[in-house]
Amino acid sequence: MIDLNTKLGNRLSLSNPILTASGTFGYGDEISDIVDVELYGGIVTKSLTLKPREGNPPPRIVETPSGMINSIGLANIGVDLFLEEKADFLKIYRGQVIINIAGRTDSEYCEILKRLTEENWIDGFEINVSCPNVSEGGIEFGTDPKILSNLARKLRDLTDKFLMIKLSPNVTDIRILAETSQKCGADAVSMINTVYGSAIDINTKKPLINSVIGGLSGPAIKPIAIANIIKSYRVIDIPIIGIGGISRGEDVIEFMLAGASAVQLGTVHFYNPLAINEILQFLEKYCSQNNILSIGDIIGKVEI
Ligand code: RRO
Repeated sequence: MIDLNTKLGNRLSLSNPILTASGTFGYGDEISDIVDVELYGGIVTKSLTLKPREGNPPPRIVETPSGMINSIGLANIGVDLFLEEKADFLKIYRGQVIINIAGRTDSEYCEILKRLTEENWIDGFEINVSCPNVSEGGIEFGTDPKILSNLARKLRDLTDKFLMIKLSPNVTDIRILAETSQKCGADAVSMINTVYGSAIDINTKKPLINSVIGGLSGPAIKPIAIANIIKSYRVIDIPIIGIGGISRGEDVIEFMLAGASAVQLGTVHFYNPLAINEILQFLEKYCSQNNILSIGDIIGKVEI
């Protein structure tokens, strides 16, 4: 038997290193007829804001070569409805429950965290400071180290639960934001959120996405994620959770060699929702063929 257990610092342990990526798995309940949600080490929910949000007008998703562009605009049910409608499902879920949080101001992020940290079935938080698609409460929290550290310190003071900061690749040097997250007491960073992207219909001459520019995800961005993880792994000691176009078991190994302690599956859910089954089988096979007893042994082992 291969040991797939994964410790993310002192506050969170996973039965395996595969999580869902925020925004691609709802709150876990709706997809549970199709996918065995218990196969994941944990669920990361769609970003929650204080109040419900309709999101951006359509079209807000378009397929592109080896990927897709989204401009959902933080559509979500808000904290109250989340607690009313989704808690029952998540309370009996056996994996870890990580709530992704977004806000327009520091106090909005804090208010959401304060309310949710009381709930004993919630295991941790992913702080979204990297949404590319909203005018307020998106990426501005994740591009300026001062703004990020103000927010991260306040959040750290409010919870003893696992706290991870989700970083954007749309910055000059992601390492500075990763180091800032560590200094402010984050337990982990996750990277990367989507990469700015756009696409145009050559017949209508119109952008294929209403907001013109959105966030590119899927295998197209995998090399960008790997590069950001390799760079960040060298400068921080807290775990990195890798995100960006993972669709196969081979990708998980590649992310872990680069320095990821765990990964999140995102865009693959839209075209192969059963990928988790194949990925777990591959990890077992790869580890036994390579005499790896514990999957954690390969973290950061890229030979440079
Ligand atoms: O909702 C979105 O448009 C969105 C978010 Br919150 C995010 O973090 N990343 C993304 O690509 N889209």
